[in-house]
Amino acid sequence: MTNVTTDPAKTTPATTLDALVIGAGFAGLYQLMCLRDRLGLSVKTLEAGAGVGGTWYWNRYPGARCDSESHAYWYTFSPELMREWTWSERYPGQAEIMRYLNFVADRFDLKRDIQFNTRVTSAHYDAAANRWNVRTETGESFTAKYLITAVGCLSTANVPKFPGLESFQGKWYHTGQWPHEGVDFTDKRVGMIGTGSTGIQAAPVIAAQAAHLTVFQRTANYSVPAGNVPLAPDFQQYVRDHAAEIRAVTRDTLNGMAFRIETRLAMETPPEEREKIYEAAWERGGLQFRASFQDMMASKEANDTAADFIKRKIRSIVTDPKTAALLSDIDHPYAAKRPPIDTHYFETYNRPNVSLVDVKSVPISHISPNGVCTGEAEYPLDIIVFATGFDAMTGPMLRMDIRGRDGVALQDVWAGGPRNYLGLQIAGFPNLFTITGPGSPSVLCNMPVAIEQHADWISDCIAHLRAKGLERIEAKPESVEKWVAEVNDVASKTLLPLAKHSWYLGANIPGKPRVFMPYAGGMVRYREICDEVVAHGYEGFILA
Ligand code: N01
Repeated sequence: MTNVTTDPAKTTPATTLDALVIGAGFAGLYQLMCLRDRLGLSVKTLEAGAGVGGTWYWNRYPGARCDSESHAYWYTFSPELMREWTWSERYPGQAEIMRYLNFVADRFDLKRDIQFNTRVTSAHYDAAANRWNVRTETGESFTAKYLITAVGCLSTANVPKFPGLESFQGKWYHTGQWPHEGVDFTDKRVGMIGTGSTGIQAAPVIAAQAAHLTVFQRTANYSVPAGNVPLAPDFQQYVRDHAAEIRAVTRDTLNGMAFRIETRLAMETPPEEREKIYEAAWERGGLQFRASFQDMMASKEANDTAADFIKRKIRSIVTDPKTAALLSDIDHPYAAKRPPIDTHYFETYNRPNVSLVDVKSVPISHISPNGVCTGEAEYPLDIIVFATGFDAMTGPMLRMDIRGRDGVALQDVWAGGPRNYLGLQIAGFPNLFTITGPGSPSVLCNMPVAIEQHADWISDCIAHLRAKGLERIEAKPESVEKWVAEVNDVASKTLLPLAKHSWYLGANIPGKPRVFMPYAGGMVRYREICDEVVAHGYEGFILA
């Protein structure tokens, strides 16, 4: 159906919808299904990529693999769907996740309502019509009563503005915008900047192919072996048989994972026993390492015992003492930055074709036509890989021109950091919902668990509005004030803000406000709060 948008500045006929979803990753797919198939709304999803997948569509770098175990990294809204899909490895790789998301999209016939290759550039709220007018890069217009951003938290690539990059004679790539045809590293001198979760996954795979890999490390990082393995048929059968129980656990744990945090305390465990516990956790592998003790993320002293264990492991693996010292010279508590897990990352530095350059003491000054330059040396390269992360959480929202009531720009409202209520709604932006944005557990939670909760909450909210004949929902300014204070308060009770250079704080982007962005109170508490808000008649929102 088309009619003319009510914004006089725009003359193109706009597609009129009940709801518009931006993004076709895990979040957008499920939100589309909820609104279209459960509520019967007219819905369209706009997606910048040429296919579904979101973060998995873009992040095709070597070694890209999910850090959540596969039996917890999927949709759980449909028992049938859980029976129909079988993961092949302990951690699903990028290609397998893409197969899964395509399977889901086809299974629920979602693609017919997704418009691919369509990047949203602006979304303006028209108060008189109570509609969101949305424009795309190609000049198309859409108008919808409800707008849901499912744009992900880590989808705005950060390529540091090194002088001279444009003069580089070789090729360069950001891991979050990886070419679909792949990159051939054979016989190439490769430089990789960045040692976050991505760089730690990519380095061993690149090193196995390249003539030489030079890793440029600014901040040394912890990592624990992932312990990835192909899944045995009996485990696959176990997952099918126990899918409902696994789902229940993921909904009952702090981080939405399928494992529970131990109740024992590191500081009350004798050192020899503690060592054995860490050793067993290291052998088992994965993010579960941080579940070894209850106090690991609350007490610096307790955290130090884990940090010390991992640093000793690094020094025992890496044979060159200078490299080992650089890799283990870590300046933040364990897991205060998102903890990576790896497949032979530290072992990679024992290869003769791998070297580590410390760009903390001597930073990268520029890129020359030949390669990467620090104040001390030029490193000649054929390929530069930027594993330099993202303008996280707020970046994907702020790169669109989003304007609420009276033309107020989100860029202005969030100039000092993200401000919203429950991570779901922004005061002055009626009927705009954000999935897993700042102010929600999002990146501190196993993503599908956080996504299903948000999309369900949003769908129930819209159903409620329709049932009551209401037109609008909007966060009250005072609820936003309180929620921002709550997000800060719960973060300050953990060790998370002690990592001063973390993207959780926006510290990786020059000039970005330093605000702890995700809600650190845990998914269980967050779900309770959202449910209580509903039980009290959408307390903190204005319904009109
Ligand atoms: O990005 P990051 P990432 N000069 O920001 C360095 C998720 N993820 O893509 O720490 C030199 O963590 C920067 O150094 P520093 C996961 O949530 C999930 O690795 O800022 N170096 C750092 O070493 C993760 O946390 C999975 O000092 C510069 C690196 O680049 C998030 O994505 C897999 C620099 C960036 O690390 C982001 O991870 C992978 C500069 N100017 C990622 N600028 C799975 O679960 C930046 N760096 C699958």
